[in-house]
Amino acid sequence: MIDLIVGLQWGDEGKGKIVDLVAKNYDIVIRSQGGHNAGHTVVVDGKKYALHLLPSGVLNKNATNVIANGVVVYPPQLIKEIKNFGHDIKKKLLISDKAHMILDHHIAIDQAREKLRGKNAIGTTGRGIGPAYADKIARVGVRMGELKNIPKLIEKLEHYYEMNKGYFDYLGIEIPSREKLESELKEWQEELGELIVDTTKYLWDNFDKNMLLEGAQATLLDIDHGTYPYVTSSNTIASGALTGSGIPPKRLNKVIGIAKAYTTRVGNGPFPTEDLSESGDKIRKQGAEFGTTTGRPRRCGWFDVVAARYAVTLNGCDEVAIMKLDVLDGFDKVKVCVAYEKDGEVIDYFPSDLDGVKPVYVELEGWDKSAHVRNWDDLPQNAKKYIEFLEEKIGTKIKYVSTGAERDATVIR
Ligand code: 2SA
Ligand code: MG
Repeated sequence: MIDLIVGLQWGDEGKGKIVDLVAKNYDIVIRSQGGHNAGHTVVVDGKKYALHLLPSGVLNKNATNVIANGVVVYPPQLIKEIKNFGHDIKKKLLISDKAHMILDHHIAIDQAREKLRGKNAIGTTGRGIGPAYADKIARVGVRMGELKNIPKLIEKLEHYYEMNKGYFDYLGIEIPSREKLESELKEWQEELGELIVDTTKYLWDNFDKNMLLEGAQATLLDIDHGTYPYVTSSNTIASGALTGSGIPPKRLNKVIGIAKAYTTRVGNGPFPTEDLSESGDKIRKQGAEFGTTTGRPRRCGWFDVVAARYAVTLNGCDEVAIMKLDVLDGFDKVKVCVAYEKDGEVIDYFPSDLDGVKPVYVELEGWDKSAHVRNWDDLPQNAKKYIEFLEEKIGTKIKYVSTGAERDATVIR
């Protein structure tokens, strides 16, 4: 049985908490796209860890963690996370030989290009994600499996640096010396070499086990279906998890979509329900909305039914989890965007270009306190009405409602 967890908004929906809640049900947890631009904090045995590249299966001592072919791996980051977590985690970790590597120059290019874009910057995490995926698609990338033959890899990279010399000079990026390259690659092979395998085959050989595909970033950041160019450089939706792991579509059992009870976004780009008034500030404060990877304050606003319906359809969600309902505690009224106004017309679908889109809101009655509630019947009447309203509008069962950070602050319906 293979299930998938995917973010329905612009990221940071709280996928980590749901993964933590269900991780014990799975033997294998798989990351299939993105890189160390992802991030969530988890608590294991009372100790806090920030995970960026390691799959959340590390929370479950019995689960095997797979970094599959669709991920872009920055080896120093992975080595650091393994060290933080303890070397034992290596016994339960596999890395695809087909996963592409992020090298230092990808990070330098990402940051230099963002600077050059000035006010049109995408607001990337500066982790080299875009340039690494660009090289993969241009067929000039390097894969984890290539660490097995370092002399050949160095030759390839030197050719790459030669070809890109003009571009590197323009961006003010230094080409690493052969010595530096060699010592780095050797270290990576020493630390990670034994973990690098054909994970596609491993997954196929284990189809009798329970697997969880863990999405990173989220639907509206998808390179094809998101708010391009203000997106990440991978396919973040359910179908991307399949190409990113080699799992055939018909093997997928259940797709669980995760959304916050409101909306946030880090980085630039359109955000129809962004609230720049005190209400937005209140959501940011009550929800502690700051990025795990970069610490950036997140932009905050109201739940967007149009975007959520688009997302559940793209992903084929079977069920949805609504996170952080308690953050809306204490508002007199809560707003929900039920349609958009674009070029003088009211539309009920998510258009390819959000330019000039304005939200059409309905206001629902607020509630005092949903924090830490565990049973549906114990939720305030208006909070129940809010969830039922969202459920009807997005047309998908809301199975989980989260009312706090703790594992048991969750209503399961
Ligand atoms: P990139 O670095 O090329 O992937 O950035 C492109 C856009 O994708 C957004 N993006 C994210 N948005 C939310 N959360 C992300 N991960 C971290 C987290 C973010 C953080 O989980 O907290 O800590 O700042 C993530 N990763 C990429 C990014 O903001 C750009 O809009
Ligand atoms: Mg996050």
